Amino acid sequence: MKNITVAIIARDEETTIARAVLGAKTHAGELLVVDGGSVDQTAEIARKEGALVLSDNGRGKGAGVRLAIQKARGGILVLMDADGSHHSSDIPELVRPIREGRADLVIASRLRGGSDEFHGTLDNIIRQAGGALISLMLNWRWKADITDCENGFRAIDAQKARELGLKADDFLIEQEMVIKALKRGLKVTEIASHEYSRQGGVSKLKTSQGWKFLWHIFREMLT
Ligand SMILES: Nc1nc2c(ncn2[C@@H]2O[C@H](COP(=O)(O)OP(=O)(O)OP(=O)(O)O)[C@@H](O)[C@H]2O)c(=O)[nH]1
Ligand SMILES: [Mg+2]
Repeated sequence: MKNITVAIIARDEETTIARAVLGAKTHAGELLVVDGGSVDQTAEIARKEGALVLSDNGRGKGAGVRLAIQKARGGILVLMDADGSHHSSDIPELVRPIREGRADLVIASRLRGGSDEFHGTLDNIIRQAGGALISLMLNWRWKADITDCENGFRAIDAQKARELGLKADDFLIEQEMVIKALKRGLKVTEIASHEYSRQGGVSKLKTSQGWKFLWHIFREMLT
């Protein structure tokens, strides 16, 4: 546990941040909340609950993840969302493959563990179809066995994460991390993890931006 930094990436999540921090606390030697310029009480609440709050440059989720990678002092970095979608009780399973030397990056897969958000609305169906296509391209091009490239809930060897030289400021960060890890020959694996629906606040990801993810992987496949 001492060697684990948990970083919760948050922008305007005042209704859920306290629970996220409290849940993560028992699993973390170091607990960071990376705040993306929240205009609500997210940062204050996180501080009150005992997290070390860092402010990113406000350019997006990717900027927050990159700051967490840069600042983490633990050998293993766990990244998770603040909206109640991810359950901290999965953290021990998530870090186990890295601890045992079987993986460098472990993704919490909603395809293996189920999701409360993968159905019911056009947005969800488009996201699921896009994710399936991206998995297909990824596994074909890099001979991997990945089902959920986009999930923000993941654990990574912190030093190896720093060596990836990630650049994305936005939601492309998760995909960029997986592709760069595969290109470098890092061991990428998954565990089953259930995604709960957002417990408050509003989504920051617009499904209309989905083409960016396909365009990014298409370009990466060629290089
Ligand atoms: N630091 C920082 N965090 C962000 C930013 N944008 C989103 N986040 C956080 O990143 C996490 C994922 O964003 P969400 O809006 O939940 O995206 P999503 O999970 O695809 O969308 P939903 O399924 O609707 O929840 C949440 O904890 C957000 O608060 C940002 O610009 N900066
Ligand atoms: Mg969410």
